[in-house]
Amino acid sequence: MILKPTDHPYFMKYRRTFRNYVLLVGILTFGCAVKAQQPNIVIIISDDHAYQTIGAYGSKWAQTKNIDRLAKEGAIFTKSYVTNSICGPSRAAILTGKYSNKNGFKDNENSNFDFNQDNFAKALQKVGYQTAWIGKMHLGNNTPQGFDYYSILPDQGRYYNPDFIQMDNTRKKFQGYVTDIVTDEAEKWMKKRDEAKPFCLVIGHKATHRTWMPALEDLGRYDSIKFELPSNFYDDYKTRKAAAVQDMSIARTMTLRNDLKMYDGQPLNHSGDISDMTEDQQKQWHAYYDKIKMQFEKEKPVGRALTEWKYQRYMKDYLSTAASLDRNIGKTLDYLDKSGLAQNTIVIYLSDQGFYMGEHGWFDKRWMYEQSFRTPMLMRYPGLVKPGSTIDQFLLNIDIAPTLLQAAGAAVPTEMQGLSFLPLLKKQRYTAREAIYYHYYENGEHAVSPHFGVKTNRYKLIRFYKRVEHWELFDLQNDPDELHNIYDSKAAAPIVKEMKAKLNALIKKYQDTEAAKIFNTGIKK
Ligand code: SGN
Ligand code: CA
Repeated sequence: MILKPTDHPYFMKYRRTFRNYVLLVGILTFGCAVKAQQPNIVIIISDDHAYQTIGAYGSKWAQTKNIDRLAKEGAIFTKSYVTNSICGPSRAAILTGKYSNKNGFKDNENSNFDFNQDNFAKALQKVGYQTAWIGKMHLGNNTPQGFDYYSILPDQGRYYNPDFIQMDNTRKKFQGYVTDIVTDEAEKWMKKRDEAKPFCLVIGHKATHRTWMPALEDLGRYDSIKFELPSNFYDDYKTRKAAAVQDMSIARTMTLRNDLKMYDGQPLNHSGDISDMTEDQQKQWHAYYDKIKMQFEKEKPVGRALTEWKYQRYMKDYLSTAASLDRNIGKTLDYLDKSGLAQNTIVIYLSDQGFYMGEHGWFDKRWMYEQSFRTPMLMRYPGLVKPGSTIDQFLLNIDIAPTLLQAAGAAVPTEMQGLSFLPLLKKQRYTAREAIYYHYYENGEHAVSPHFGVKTNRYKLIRFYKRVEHWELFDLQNDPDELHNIYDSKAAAPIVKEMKAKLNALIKKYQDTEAAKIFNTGIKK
């Protein structure tokens, strides 16, 4: 008999120990590999940032090299939509992965977000993530849950020298411009975080919310440009009852004094108030705007010339405010690069909803019409998303939560209604939506009638209620500007029927009982 060295009694004695040791090393290595696969997550949410004003989305004028960089290094989503186009409700949908009827935060006016329900941050914490939200949150007054750290703007927050609500409920005042401060605070948190754990950080920017106050260094950045009017700028709302009664037009609603900074000593609305600027900031501010006011007084535009003058100023202020947003997104991306985090960090950039840049003669959002329904969204995910990809399937903001949870290896709470698009990114089996559902509830400022509806690639069906009882149908192929409501045309009858069936199915799917009631009641003529 030939004895192998491993048959030596000494080896035999320790064989079990040795085997266990190998097993243990294996488990540890595998465990670490799994951990290493848990990506960090940075979600940058801006406010009211229109896709029409982003280079990667085709803007001729906007300089957004850092957002464009996300498109180059990752993916641009061309059909990303929101479930309810307004600030708080959109953030609530992103957090919970649920429609407003399920997460309870239907409008900005009466809601306090119920943090006792599941949200993606809580689910990430359960699989070892540390989480933070810095900047604008706008979800009411309840204490945030799911975040190990937060420092958030009260309500809308201020552009200059803003207060932040701290975790002990005190307010801390910061000197400077809000977009810079939010970015710096986010970077500080990333630096002091526990490096042994993966992290999820939400960076909530106030920009580009009304009243579009640029950083001092960006004043005048777009002054040499004369912006073209959108093709439906002079919309007459002829076939659209709800659109006819809104209060969000550049011509009538946008004010020279408050929105466009043509100060006349009269009191300003809270969001246009500049009294929280330092004396020096005010000096630089006035040096710029007073010159424009003088020019305005010389020109004295009236009628359409006045509306167009306002449009030009609106575009300039808005894009200049967005300049700081873009620069600060660049700062965050640079930090991820420099710190070596970029390779294992998902970065998502999106706005809480889209915005009107003169389309239909408007500013603001809320409608199921394209510019506010659709929102810009880009994502960098090294190793998974091929640089320069275009994702053109329908996606909703409620899809973000389940997608991130899947990427992190966390359980997706069963009540989440969104559809993870991780398989789509991984080029695995994924059934894209053929139709998307929308429901807007608020019935106050800007006089937009509550409505719900369904959109397919070709058609959009909308039911307005409360303020205006009305149905609308658009053929988006022949009428991309959404000017001609063809709901009552005989030829459209089969399409109305088909779209109503789709709408009804989605109302049922998302269990929107309020919409179901209205859908089934019909309109008295
Ligand atoms: C403010 C603005 C509105 C805006 C809402 C909601 N008015 O009330 O124009 O629609 O916020 O915005 S202002 O005179 O105060 O600027 S949201 O983004 O928070 O939903
Ligand atoms: Ca908003």
